[in-house]
Amino acid sequence: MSLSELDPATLSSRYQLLCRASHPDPDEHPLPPAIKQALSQLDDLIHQELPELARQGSPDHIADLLADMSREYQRLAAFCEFPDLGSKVVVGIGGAFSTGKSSFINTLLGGPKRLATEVDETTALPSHLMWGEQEQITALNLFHRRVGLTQEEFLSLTHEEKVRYGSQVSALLKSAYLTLPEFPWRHLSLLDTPGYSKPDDERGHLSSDANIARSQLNACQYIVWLVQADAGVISENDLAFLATLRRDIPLLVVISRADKKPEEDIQAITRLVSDTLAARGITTLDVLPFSSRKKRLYPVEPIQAWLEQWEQSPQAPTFAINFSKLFFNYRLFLDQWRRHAGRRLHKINRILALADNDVLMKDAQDLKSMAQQECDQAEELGKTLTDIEYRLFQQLRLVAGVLNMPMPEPSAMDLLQPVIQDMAAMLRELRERRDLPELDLSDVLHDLTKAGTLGNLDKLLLRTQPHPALQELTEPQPVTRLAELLRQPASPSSIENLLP
Ligand SMILES: Nc1nc2c(ncn2[C@@H]2O[C@H](COP(=O)(O)OP(=O)(O)O)[C@@H](O)[C@H]2O)c(=O)[nH]1
Ligand SMILES: [Mg+2]
Repeated sequence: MSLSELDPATLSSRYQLLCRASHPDPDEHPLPPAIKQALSQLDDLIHQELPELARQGSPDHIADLLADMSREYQRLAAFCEFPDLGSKVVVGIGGAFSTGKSSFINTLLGGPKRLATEVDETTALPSHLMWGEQEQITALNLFHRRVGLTQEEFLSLTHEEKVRYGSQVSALLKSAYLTLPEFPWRHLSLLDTPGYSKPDDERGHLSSDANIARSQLNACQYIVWLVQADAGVISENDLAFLATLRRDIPLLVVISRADKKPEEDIQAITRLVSDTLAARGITTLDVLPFSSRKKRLYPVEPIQAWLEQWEQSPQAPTFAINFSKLFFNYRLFLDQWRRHAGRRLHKINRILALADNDVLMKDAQDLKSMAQQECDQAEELGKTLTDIEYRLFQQLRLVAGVLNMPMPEPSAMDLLQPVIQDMAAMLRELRERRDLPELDLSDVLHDLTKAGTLGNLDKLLLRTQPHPALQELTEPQPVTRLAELLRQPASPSSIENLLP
């Protein structure tokens, strides 16, 4: 259909929607000044001060770290716009494109169709659905302005919008919030996420959609992951993606579009998916078949029962925990750097003590001052990081206070998780200290746990093909124990147990 074929009323209403959606001015419902100020300070800390610190010394995955910080900030900013969300348990619905996520939510809610479902994959809007006295749909545009939408307008924001109206309003919007009087759970909010990749994409890498989906799902308190029954298996992409999600978020897996396969196959598929996930070290609450077409054969009730259970266990938002983890990750690098320089200094001092001629002394002195400089720099950066973290948490607590939302800060146990990545270094250090040259797993470990390459850690955790070096080892005992340990938060003492 061309634009000239649209009747004037349709054309006019679409044009008006486009005008509303592209409005760049600040919202007419401004945030409380205290929140605005706190957000602006957080913005400065995350987008100015941290990158400035990173320029002086940073781990090699700093780009990811800063991007995660920024996403967490964006999430908090969106949260402040809809503080209702602060007290909800957010259940993220994830899965590849067209696995039936939106259809699944429509079925869960019963009643009229709330979310658009499509044959073609679409760059859908992340949409939060929750209970509210009034039926209301609000989207946030790229300029943080609220845009009210009618149900009809919201449902029109699909792949087909461009064909039908020539417009792409959804490209101007960041997220949508639906409040519904008939929403069955007062304490829950469902988040319909855009797919992270095509189910049959075998290129083996995850797109930028994957990063968006990951940060959205990692911010949820529960995850329902849809695997479409069509292929009969769970894809490598799904497994790789699931392995990068936070492991402390309970995960329920749904075999969707179950009507696409004969009934007798579904049982086998469910079992196979369940076994595959277990073999890759991904823990699930359950794996349940579902179809939005054959509801009697694959009822939604067992899934609803889980939601009922989650409804009873309200949880607090995770901003403080997530920020803490990111800071901890950075600090780990600085500590490692300082320790490394410190060890070098120690060795140089030993050389200096034994040096018996001036030339050697001079060289060693030069090396010593370089190592000392590095030590000082790492220490200085550590202090700046602590200061930034302190000020960031001040603002976070302020926001939590104004919005009256709980924001628990993480326990030491939560924070120990990233230590896993540091295992090779810890093992080597322990071995050096104990003078144990014979246990030489550390090179394998180093290879497997190189900073930033989480994929290797997944190999170690047996989520993907095992590392060849691990297969070649004649003595599998330490490796098995190591893998076991890695499933739990590692600590220096638990790693010490590995040594003979
Ligand atoms: N046969 C069958 N098709 C389904 C089912 N659920 C969704 N679909 C279809 O799968 C396509 C994608 O569904 P949608 O809910 O938009 O998936 P999403 O991209 O994951 O949100 C649409 O064509 C739906 O009609 C189901 O249970 N059975
Ligand atoms: Mg969808």
